[in-house]
Amino acid sequence: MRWIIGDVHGCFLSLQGLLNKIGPSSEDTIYFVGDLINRGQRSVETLDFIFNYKQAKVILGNHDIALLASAGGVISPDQSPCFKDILSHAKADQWLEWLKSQLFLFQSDFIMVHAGLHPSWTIDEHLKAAKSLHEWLKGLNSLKDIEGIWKRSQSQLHPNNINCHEDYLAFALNVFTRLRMIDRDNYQIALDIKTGLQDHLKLEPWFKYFEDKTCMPIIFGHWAALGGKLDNRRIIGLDTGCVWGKKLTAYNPDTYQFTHQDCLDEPNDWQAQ
Ligand SMILES: [Mn+2]
Repeated sequence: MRWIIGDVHGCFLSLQGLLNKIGPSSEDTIYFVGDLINRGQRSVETLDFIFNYKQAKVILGNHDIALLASAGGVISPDQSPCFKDILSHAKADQWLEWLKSQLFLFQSDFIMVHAGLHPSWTIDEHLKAAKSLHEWLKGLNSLKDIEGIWKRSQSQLHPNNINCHEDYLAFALNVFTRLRMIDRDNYQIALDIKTGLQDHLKLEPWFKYFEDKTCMPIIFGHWAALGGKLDNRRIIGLDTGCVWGKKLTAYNPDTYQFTHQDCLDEPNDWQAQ
């Protein structure tokens, strides 16, 4: 059997509760849709558990990348207490090396990404971009070298602006780890919109462009303000806001069943970001 688990964000107790409900055997595979850490109170335990969990397959979310950027000195570890805890741990180097070799997109009979897909790219173009991004990250000699693509990504919001390989990687980083809303007139990514689907005038959720485009289910996390997207077998959003005190969700792509665990960790009361 296979299950895909939404954004854990350091909610280790909730993850254990969810796994107990699922009761996977040692033959089963547990996929994680990214954002394993940060915001929640038990990021160290969560990261070490998934690192050691032989059945786990992981793709990277924006918070996982932020940890790598923090380790490389690109952003301050002061941005999150959990980064300090992880980076000062004796196993930090093992965890970081493992994280930087994980994928940005997983495909079998479904596609799994942390944030989304972009309407200007075909599915094949996404596979190619995710592979390039993975090879770039895995191939870095030093995490300091994340800086170029990290900084470039702040302004790389439209595929028409891609003029070099670094632009391409920066845009792909936004698509796979940060995307939510897109300008319906020019398909520019609106990175600053993090709320739900209320009318943002010219914006549409990225998945609107894929509802009729794919015969393969697309599974994502990242968008807690949506409260998950559990009403559609083709486009499935699994971030049901556990770290905000709501629930952690697993989806079984073989039986189409959802399993939920109410938050068992101390919810985060920081302002939503
Ligand atoms: Mn995210």
